[in-house]
Amino acid sequence: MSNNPTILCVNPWIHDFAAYDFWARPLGLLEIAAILRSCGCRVFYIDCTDRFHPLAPVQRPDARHGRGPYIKTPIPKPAGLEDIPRTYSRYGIPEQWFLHDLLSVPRPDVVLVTSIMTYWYPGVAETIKTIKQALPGVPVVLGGVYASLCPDHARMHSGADIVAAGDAKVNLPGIIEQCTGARLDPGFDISDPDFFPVPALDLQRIIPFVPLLTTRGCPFSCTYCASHILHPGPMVRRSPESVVDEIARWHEKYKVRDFVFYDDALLVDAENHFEPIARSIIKKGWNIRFHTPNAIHVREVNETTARLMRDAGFETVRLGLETDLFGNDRTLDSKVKLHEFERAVASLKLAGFTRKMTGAYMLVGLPNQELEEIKQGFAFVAERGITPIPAYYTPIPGTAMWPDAVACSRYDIESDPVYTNNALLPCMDIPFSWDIITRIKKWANSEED
Ligand code: B12
Repeated sequence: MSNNPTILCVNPWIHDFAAYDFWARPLGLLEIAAILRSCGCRVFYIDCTDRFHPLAPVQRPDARHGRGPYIKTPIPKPAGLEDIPRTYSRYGIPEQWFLHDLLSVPRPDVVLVTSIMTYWYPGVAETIKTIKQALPGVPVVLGGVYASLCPDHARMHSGADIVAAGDAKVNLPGIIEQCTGARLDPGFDISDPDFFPVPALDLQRIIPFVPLLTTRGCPFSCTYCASHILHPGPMVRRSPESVVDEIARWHEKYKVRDFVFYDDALLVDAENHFEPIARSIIKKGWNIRFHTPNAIHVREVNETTARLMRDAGFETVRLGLETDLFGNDRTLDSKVKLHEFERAVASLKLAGFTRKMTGAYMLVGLPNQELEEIKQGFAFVAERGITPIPAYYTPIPGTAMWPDAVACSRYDIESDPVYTNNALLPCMDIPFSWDIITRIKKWANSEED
């Protein structure tokens, strides 16, 4: 086996009741692709969710600042969900296009597949089955969020030859050697994010936006969130210079205008991280837009950070409020206080952010949550002049809320991750109905779903 193996990276199909490309890209996989490329591997990439496939209906990359609808094909619903009155679909390119693309690249020595939502695993399994059909004998390795949160399930049900849980930087060299015999020699410290090559976004046909990750991990351990499981240990930050260099590269060379922060804790310790990044961006005078669909911490938004965000070109700001219950028993997150939320909203308004630009995610479908509580929470946010955005709760194994979710759920969520799909509102005591969804959307009166 040569020391320059051929590696195919695949972003799998999504199987779901609903999916929309809200600035979603497989950043982990594209990071791995960049590392492998810098080690001399021949790297190819197929994105099963590619909205810009040559055979796909034409979409303007800059429409909706980089977001857009996936191509979709209705498929049968998973066992146990036949009674849900919604269409279940495979989101992404039709199977024939994928098969054609698999046979168009040079035969790889190994295929690396990523995974995002745990309950999207049927799409991962179908992707791997198709790869195996087109490329018999080629080992398939699965990593990513589903593989990390449900490794045993993935070993039994994904069809992958190897399931690699956790951070690829730790296990990638061993896996590549095991599958291809090649020894990776990156020539840089693989554990230092300042020395990584930038994620290989250029492997895409079109770069409608750039996802940015300036930190890894999160200092908080919110009861519903898996961040501390996916990134255990202290939060790691990149240097402000490396972040600004990355933005410069994509904007100046590839003319990208939309940049999307994937960080869990972008504004934490802002003085030493976000503020210098924002000041450098402002100095550059670029005509670019920033978005934070993964939410920023309410407590970290003050007059300084809000002003810097506005001056740097932030257009879509999402706050992680979760609920409007501010009592001492608030266990959901970092115990946001009412006055902190009010300060955040006032600072954003003062900086010039409009209602449309500013949204607060409100969790919907928590164990034991009453519909009335949801309605009141939305009204509370709307009264303060920003947009409430429903964030439908998905139970995640290993989180503090998981036991409550298991106890409350209408489904046996321990038996199959497909039942944790947030579209089912699996922890509400009333069965799924369009009436409930319509009411929730009406209360929120938001443009996003
Ligand atoms: C950015 C992000 C988003 C982005 C989109 C990301 C995407 N690609 O689709 C946005 C903001 C749009 C988003 C939306 C949502 N998200 Co989100 N998101 C994240 C977040 C914060 C980071 C993911 C990421 O890119 N990380 C950075 C990269 C570098 O890491 P990575 O992909 O994990 O890759 C590393 C390893 O996994 C591994 N690896 C990856 N692939 C491979 C492949 C191989 C072969 C190997 C060996 C290794 C490997 O190596 C990489 C480098 O270390 C995670 C939480 C977290 N901290 O991870 C939640 C998370 C994935 N999201 C989550 C949720 C619930 C949602 C929403 C449903 C929220 C809601 N309720 O509305 C929506 C729905 C998304 C949709 N498209 O329908 C949950 C998933 C829950 C679940 N059941 O799986 C998470 C875990 C957060 C949480 N609540 O705990 N999300």
